[in-house]
Amino acid sequence: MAETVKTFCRNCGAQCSMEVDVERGRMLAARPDGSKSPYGGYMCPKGLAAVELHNGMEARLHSSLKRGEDGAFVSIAADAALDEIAAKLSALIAEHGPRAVAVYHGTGAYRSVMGNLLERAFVAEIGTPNFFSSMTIDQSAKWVTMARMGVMASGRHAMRDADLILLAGGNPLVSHQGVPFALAETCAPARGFEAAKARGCKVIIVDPRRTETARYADLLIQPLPGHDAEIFAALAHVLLRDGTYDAEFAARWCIQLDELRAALAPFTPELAAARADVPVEQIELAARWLGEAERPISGSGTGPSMAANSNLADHMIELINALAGGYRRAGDLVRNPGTLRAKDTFEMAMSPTRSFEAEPRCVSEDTGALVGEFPTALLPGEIMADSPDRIRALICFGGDPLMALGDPAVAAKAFGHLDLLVSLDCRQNETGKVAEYVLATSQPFERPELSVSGDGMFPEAFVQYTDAVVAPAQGVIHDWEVFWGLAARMGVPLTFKFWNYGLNYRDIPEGLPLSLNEKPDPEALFRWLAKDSAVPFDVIKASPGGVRPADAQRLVLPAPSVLGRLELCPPDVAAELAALVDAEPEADFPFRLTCRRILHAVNSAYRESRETRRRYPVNYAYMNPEDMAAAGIAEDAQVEIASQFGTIQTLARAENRLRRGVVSMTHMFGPLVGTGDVLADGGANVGQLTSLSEELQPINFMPRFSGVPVKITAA
Ligand SMILES: Nc1nc2c(c(=O)[nH]1)N[C@H]1C(S)=C(S)[C@@H](COP(=O)(O)OP(=O)(O)OC[C@H]3O[C@@H](n4cnc5c(=O)[nH]c(N)nc54)[C@H](O)[C@@H]3O)O[C@H]1N2
Ligand SMILES: Nc1nc2c(c(=O)[nH]1)N[C@H]1C(S)=C(S)[C@@H](COP(=O)(O)OP(=O)(O)OC[C@H]3O[C@@H](n4cnc5c(=O)[nH]c(N)nc54)[C@H](O)[C@@H]3O)O[C@H]1N2
Ligand code: SF4
Ligand SMILES: [Mo]
Repeated sequence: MAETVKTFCRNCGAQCSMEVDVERGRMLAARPDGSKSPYGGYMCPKGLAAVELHNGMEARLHSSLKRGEDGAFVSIAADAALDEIAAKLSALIAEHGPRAVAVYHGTGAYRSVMGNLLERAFVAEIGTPNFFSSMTIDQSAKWVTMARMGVMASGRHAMRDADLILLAGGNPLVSHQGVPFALAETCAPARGFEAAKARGCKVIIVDPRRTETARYADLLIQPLPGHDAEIFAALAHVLLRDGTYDAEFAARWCIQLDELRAALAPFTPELAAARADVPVEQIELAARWLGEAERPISGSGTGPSMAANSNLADHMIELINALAGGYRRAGDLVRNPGTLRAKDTFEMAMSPTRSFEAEPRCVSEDTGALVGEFPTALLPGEIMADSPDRIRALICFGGDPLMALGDPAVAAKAFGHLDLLVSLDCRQNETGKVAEYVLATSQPFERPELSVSGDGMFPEAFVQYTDAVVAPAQGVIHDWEVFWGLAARMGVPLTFKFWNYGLNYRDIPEGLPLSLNEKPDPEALFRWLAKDSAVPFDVIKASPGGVRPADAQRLVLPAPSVLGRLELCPPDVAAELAALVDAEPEADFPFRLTCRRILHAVNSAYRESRETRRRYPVNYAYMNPEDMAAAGIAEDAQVEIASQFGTIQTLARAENRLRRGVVSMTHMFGPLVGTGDVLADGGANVGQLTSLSEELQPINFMPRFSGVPVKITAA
């Protein structure tokens, strides 16, 4: 007899509540569960395929692997692998100090709260500053803005309260990426936009592609990629020119308005329109709507954060919130103050930290940390550096950094230079293929979980706990057991803490010291995380569909005293604006390659599922049909795409959603370096077109992953 259990999906950040039918330890079917979720019942195709994915559609690893003398992998028991890895780490630390060890935290690492927290505890206790993640080769422009502009602690208006949404380069209908950076509800995103439109909220989308999300746009601006800095600078220019900005907010919470006015003077709508190749009227109209709106919000997805001038673009996008009234003020509603850790929200600015100017510093470049992490694009340099503090051992937790970094020649050479490379993953990916050890991990439905990561991000207060739906497959280890197991063997005492972004793990005063002899009981740790919860753990546990606490809403409180200020135009931002005025067009390459995501995979994960393979035998190069005709490229024809840095081959597809001059491709397809046989390769790694040494951003060293200048020819 099949039994039905409630749980939530962990295939992406949306954490959709679901029901799963289970029979004799095997998952049979999954359905959305809207009984308590603040989004209602919802699942995307990856949720619907959760059963197929879990049951091995994707060649999951059933045993940990060790590279033998001859270079081939042999099976090894996880405990034996941990013994060897711990001994090597201890020896490296004894000889070279803790900086010899680095951790890379990939997208798969976000699937487990305990894995996350024990990883953070492990890194903090061994005392290495070498923490890297996919975030710094993704949207760390947002972290740069926080470090240079500061942060409005009250946060942006919630989507449920906004009357104007201005979203650049994000496609939440596909990516389910919403708060805190992009503007959407992560789960059931279409429903969120429909409700907003029904309330009369206007939507402006800035994207070279008429995205699925653009269905809701009242105004769609389709620029050439890489010109968001000019577009958003021009929007700010008009707000200042017409006096339609929120002068009262600026006077109370911002400084450098005069510097900003001077720096933005050249950024007329005409300049932005010419650079981005859009009608000037669209910029004037968007600026007028911003000036008229009561509660507008401005934000972006990966597009502007991966293209040229990404840090400046992001500063301009956030600037719109400061000028146009994008932040909550005292008395505004806080729909979700958090449940596990409910907190008050204040109308208060926090001054910029400029953390990248402080210790600790990288050894390969003169830069420091952002939100406690070093720039991932510097990982190869930190490994190759001629320094006693260079990285010698790298643990990759739920990620495929070789693919994610791009520039495989540089990245692969550096990874080959490591004394120890460990991959912690439920699959064998490109990084795993060159690792010394691959630890085969459990998958989400094999673990209990608590909705810690959604806690303050759900649109209304909500909390959900799930037991493991099925027992872990034979031969796998939980992510958290790896970090605990290494610490136990290395004699590193771990303290379990309620860590969150922005906190320094070591500085969190309160924690639960863990025994190094007795493996922690997951439920006890979840119980500890929920000890200050508005809903007691026992109640959460007894409510498998989740709990919506009553009367959770609060109001934004006035500042305890007037504290920090937002710096609208610090000298480095002013200098970047000045340099942009004089920038020369990049004429040699007729096309710009942009980033995009597909609904059926999350980066490399779920790429091998039946549905993904059927729809995407390769990652197509999508092009405007007129561009294809002009270049003599037929549908499904093989094309060669060449940048300044490399060449790939794939198949072309017409997509009339794209403006001319743009070719759009998904990353994380194909092998690290293509063989030339596109179909056998299953696509091409667009990272071959990017560089880890040229055109990097200052501060976060973000490579250019979107708006990459390319030539396209029929192969
Ligand atoms: N050219 C180019 N490069 C890019 C991008 C781009 O658009 N263009 N995008 C960038 C972005 S936004 C990102 S986030 C990075 C992605 O970079 P990564 O995060 O490094 O890559 P993923 O493919 O997401 O790797 C996730 C891994 O986690 C594993 N996994 C899934 N579940 C679990 C689990 O429960 N436990 C463990 N241990 N592992 C698990 C999966 O099998 C997979 O191997 O790439 C970046 N690189
Ligand atoms: N289904 C699915 N969900 C995912 C992922 C996935 O791979 N699949 N990946 C996850 C990850 S790691 C991330 S980081 C998020 C990303 O979430 P999103 O940022 O929403 O992802 P994309 O769909 O790539 O949207 C990027 C958009 O930017 C546009 N764009 C490209 N260049 C520019 C530019 O220069 N300017 C402007 N204005 N727009 C530009 C592209 O056309 C595209 O529509 O999604 C997450 N969720
Ligand atoms: S959006 Fe899809 S993949 Fe993400 S949590 Fe929901 S069902 Fe799972
Ligand atoms: Mo990402």
